[in-house]
Amino acid sequence: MLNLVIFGAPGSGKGTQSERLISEYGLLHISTGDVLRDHIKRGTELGVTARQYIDKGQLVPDGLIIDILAQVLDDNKERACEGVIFDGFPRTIPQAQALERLLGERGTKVHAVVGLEVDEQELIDRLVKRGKESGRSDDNEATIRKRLEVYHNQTSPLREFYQERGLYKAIHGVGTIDDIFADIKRALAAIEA
Ligand code: B4P
Repeated sequence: MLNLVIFGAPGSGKGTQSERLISEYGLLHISTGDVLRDHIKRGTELGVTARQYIDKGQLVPDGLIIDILAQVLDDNKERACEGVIFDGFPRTIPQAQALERLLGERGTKVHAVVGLEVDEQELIDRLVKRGKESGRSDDNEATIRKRLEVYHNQTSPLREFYQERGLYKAIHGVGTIDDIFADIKRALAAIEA
C-alpha cells in the first residue's frame, strides 16, 4: 500500500503526473480541486461557497476542505485501502495535521510526498495557456498571480513540514512529462520495496 501526496505550486504538473502515477501504481486519485469543481458544476451549496474563494485565487477554508476529504475517504473505503494519491491536499499546515490524523485513525500514513519544483514564470505561462484552452475560471493572469502568492504564504511551508518527517522527494518539474515521471519513479523506488 502506498499513500502519496503530490505537492507543488499551481501549474507545477500535479494533475498531469497524478494520472501517470494512478496507472502505474493503481492508486485512488483524490484531487480536492476536482471535487470542488464538480460541486461547482452541480451547483451544490458547497460549490457556491467554494466558487467565491476559487475565483479570487484564495484557498477554500480548512474546516470545509478537511470535512470533504474525510467524506471522500469514507465513501471510498475499499479502494483507499489499496493506496491513495492526494493531489492538491494538503495545502496548509492544519490540513497536513488533519491528514496525519485521518490516516492514523484508519491505521495508515503518508509514505512519501512528491514535490514538483518549477520556476514561477514557467508556472504562469502554463496556466495562462491552459486558461485559453480550457476556459477554467481561475486560469487568468490576475488570479494566477494571487494563487501563486497564496501558495508562497500558506502552502510552501509544507515543504519543510514534510522534510522534517523525511518524506519529501524533490523533483525538478520542468522537461517532458515522461522524463519527469521517470524521475518520480526513481525517487519512489526505494519506498516501494
Ligand atoms: P487545483 O485544482 O488543485 O489547481 P492547481 O493548483 O492549479 O493544480 P492543477 O492540478 O489544476 O494544475 P497542475 O499543477 O496539474 O485547485 C484549484 C483551486 O481549488 C485552488 O486554487 C483552491 O482555491 C481550491 N482548492 C483545491 N484544493 C484545496 C485545498 N486543499 N485547500 C483549499 N483550497 C483548495 O498544472 C497543470 C498544467 O501544467 C496543465 O495545463 C498541464 O498541461 C501543464 N503541464 C503539466 N506538466 C507539464 C510539463 N512537464 N511541461 C509543460 N506543461 C506541463
